[in-house]
Amino acid sequence: MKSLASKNLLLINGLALPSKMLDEFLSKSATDSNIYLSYPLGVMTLAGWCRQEFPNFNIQVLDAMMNLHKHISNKNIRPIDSDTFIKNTLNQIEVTPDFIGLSINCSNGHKICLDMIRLCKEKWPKSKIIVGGVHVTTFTHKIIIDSNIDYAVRGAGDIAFVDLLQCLIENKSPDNIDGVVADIKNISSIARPLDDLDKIPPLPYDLIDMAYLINNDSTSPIDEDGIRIGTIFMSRGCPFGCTFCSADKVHGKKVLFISVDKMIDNIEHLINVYGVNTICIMDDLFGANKKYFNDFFRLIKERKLNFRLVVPAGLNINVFNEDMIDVLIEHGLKAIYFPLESGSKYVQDNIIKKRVNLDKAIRLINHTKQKGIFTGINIVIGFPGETKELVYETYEFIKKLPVDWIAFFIAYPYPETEMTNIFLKRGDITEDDLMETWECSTQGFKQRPFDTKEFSGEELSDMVYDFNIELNFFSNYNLRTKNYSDMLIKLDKIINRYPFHVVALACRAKCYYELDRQQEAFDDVNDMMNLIKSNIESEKMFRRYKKWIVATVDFAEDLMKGFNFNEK
Ligand code: B12
Ligand code: SF4
Repeated sequence: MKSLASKNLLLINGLALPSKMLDEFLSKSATDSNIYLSYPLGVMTLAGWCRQEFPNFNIQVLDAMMNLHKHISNKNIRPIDSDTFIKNTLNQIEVTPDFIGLSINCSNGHKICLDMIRLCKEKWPKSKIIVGGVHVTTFTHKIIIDSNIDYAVRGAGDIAFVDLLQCLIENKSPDNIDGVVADIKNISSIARPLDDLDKIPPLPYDLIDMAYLINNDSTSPIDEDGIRIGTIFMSRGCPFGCTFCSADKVHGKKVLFISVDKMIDNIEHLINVYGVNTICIMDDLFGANKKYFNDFFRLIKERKLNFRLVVPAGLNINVFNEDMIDVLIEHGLKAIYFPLESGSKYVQDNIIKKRVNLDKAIRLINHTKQKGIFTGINIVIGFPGETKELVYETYEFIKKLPVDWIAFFIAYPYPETEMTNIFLKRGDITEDDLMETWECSTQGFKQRPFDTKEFSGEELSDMVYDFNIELNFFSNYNLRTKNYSDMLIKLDKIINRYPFHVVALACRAKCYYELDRQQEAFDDVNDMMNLIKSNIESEKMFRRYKKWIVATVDFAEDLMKGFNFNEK
């Protein structure tokens, strides 16, 4: 315990999306109906520490992402602007905080989080504002210059945050605390990773709206009925140092674990108190230690704990093997993504340095698919040094794989990664471009707003989008091998999330037709034609992929004949 002082502490999980995207959600003009919602583990961990060290603190946790999720899920709500939304969010807090700790993990939230901080300072001018998280750690020099911020914490916040608060309570200078940055002068100070994860106090689930979170956590890669998610991490750190990733910047390269017993107690608590039936694992490198992995699942069996598993970050091909995958399947894992990133050996070894063994990748993917598990891979394209020829090596490699889905991403410049530093050094981007990129879109396949010597931003996004449409839809492995029911799993999710998606509708109509569900097939074709006439996104998509769409719904030739599509 540090201090018995009575203070009000407000911990905020900052908005993690571009402000443009937030505006689209709030004005109801967004084409994507989904925002990520997951447990705010960073601020919950800090709340746990503060509850332990400052027993008389009044601690409140405000999850701005959850608030946004609630807001846009309410169909009756009127369009509002982002400042009003943030003010409404802050108005939920009735006491004046002495300290505000705001987490900025995702660089896409850079601008909107600074807006949140400005509005916090306006509302509570005397509160000390402290920021932390991955983005703060890797982009400190542009954050600490914001006059509304009192302190930035770089690296793990566990000890540094508590020590900082203690200094502030005692009116002492926090200058000597590793990781605490008060101004541009001591910018390289960083808190070391926490070495004993068993010291982390229990997460204070009572401080967040668990009822909402459990039902709306959106990290499951496929829709499953009755899913109630409890999210955990059992280790921190990753030794791989892939050139595009910043996961090791806060918790380091050494993987450290919470003891198996403690983990199992945590899971039991989530099941018994909150009725969780699915455990979502958020480790940087799940499966890093085989002994830990086996002990963990053996103990789960011994304690007769029943739950399904979700691993959104996927299974690292270098660390997993068939036996480990079988253990996960036995424990209810229904979907597996492999973060393959590239199908080119050259890119693996020399550009991204992830060094995935491609033969092993083929083996594991075949293994999972044969077990009837939804099997996906992540692919990233557009690294500096990755030429068109190298991209096509990946294309040739992945098009043969027996996968249900390929999640495509454009190489995205997050701060302080080796890849971003190459973009900056080559002059492809400036630091200002970086901030513009984060404002433009999250990592995905929207246009990258800068050109490189390999590709223009537009060329890259067109190419990746075409790969996506070809390999995930028209020549999807399940469609090619007549696994229509398997294909429906992902199509339903896509249509739900992107209602304008006429390519998905055409493919779903085809699946229904082949499965002898004629009425649903023709309903989808009708919906598709109506959308093409009434929705600009649908019309654009139809123009671009018309030949493929028409060929896919050839069973509805008569219906389509009467379709009066306005060729401009
Ligand atoms: C879990 C996770 C997710 C989850 C949940 C996100 C969430 N709601 O928090 C999901 C799956 C939804 C997700 C999605 C995405 N994620 Co993510 N995610 C992670 C992951 C693996 C772990 C984060 C975590 O919870 N760790 C456990 C907690 C306890 O640790 P922590 O958050 O680091 O908190 C500690 C410190 O940072 C610090 N701290 C944190 N907040 C604060 C606040 C204060 C005041 C202080 C003092 C200290 C402090 O103290 C804490 C205790 O030590 C990280 C990798 C990583 N190692 O950080 C990537 C990471 C944060 N994600 C990343 C990215 C890119 C994304 C996506 C954009 C991916 C995509 N293509 O869509 C989306 C964005 C979604 C969104 N809008 O938030 C990047 C961010 C890079 C960047 N600079 O922006 C990371 C770093 C991974 C990477 N590849 O580099 N993600
Ligand atoms: S991409 Fe995965 S394996 Fe590579 S450094 Fe990041 S967390 Fe580790």
